[in-house]
Amino acid sequence: MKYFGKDIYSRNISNTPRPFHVKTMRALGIINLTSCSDWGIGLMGVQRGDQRNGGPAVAGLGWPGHVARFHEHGYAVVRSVFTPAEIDALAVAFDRIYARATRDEDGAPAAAGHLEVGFRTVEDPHLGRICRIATWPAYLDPVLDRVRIDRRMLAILEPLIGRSLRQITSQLHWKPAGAERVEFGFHQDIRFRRPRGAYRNAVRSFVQTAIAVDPHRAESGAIRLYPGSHRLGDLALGGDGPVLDQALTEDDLAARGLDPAGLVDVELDPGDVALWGLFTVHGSGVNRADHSRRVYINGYVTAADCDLGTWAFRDGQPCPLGTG
Ligand SMILES: O=C(O)CCC(=O)C(=O)O
Repeated sequence: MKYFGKDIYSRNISNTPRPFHVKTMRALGIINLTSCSDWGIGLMGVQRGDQRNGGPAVAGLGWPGHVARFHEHGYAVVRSVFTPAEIDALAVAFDRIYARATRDEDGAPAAAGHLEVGFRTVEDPHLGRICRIATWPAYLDPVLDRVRIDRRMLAILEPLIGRSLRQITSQLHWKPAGAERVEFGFHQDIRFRRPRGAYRNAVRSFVQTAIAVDPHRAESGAIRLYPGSHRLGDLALGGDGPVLDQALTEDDLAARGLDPAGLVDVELDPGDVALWGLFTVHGSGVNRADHSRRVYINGYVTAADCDLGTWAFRDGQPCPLGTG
């Protein structure tokens, strides 16, 4: 295992943003500005009608269906936020980062912490070296940077946590087909928010988002989530160890008095966005599908409720990385 000695998400210590240098990204050989052409800034409609979990598709972003679902269930899904062409570009960006993270003897970052680029690679018994997580990849790739401050993300977030938002997490997650070690034990994301006191309104001010790049199904290791658990407070699931080294075990829920029958698989198509709160119980299992399962995770907090992270949107305006 490389780079993340501890539970990676608990390394929320330093609040020093790194400068965002396009020149540096070019020098690293992982910038491809042509692939930005699929990214337009601006609101786009949502096309599909869909009754899968998370509720029906919204008729246009900003329509508040996801808000009611988020408050009631502790999570929601907004369908078809990103177009197929945009997801294709995102997938290529994932591939660029993956190649860098798994390259032999490459100068991958030797440490990763809050607001730092880092790669979590592991030796998989079937596939050899795989990368499970890359943190803050937006520093390395303009496509990924554009997505985290896309105005459609703001349209989803604003009715929940406002239009002045700081970003606390940013990660690519991979579950390559055939990999054995890709589970996340059940947990609540509040465990990663340190120091706890820095989150002044943890229940209502934070939204974690996941953009699906591949079909995200129970078979491919979808996020499994416990609706309603956002009202239960801190259940201390997962103990002290890293949750990404833990198996997804329903016994963990039963031990906290939660009936595993209440679990849902958050099934997503590429371009859908799932969101959940800091206390919503979730995890995910192995990928049994014949394709990779990738998600782009970004977590945002109301700026008035937390001074950590980096600006994402200031009074509704997207902020480049490194603006404090
Ligand atoms: O990628 C996954 O399935 C795990 C996501 C998750 O549990 C998290 O980001 O907290």
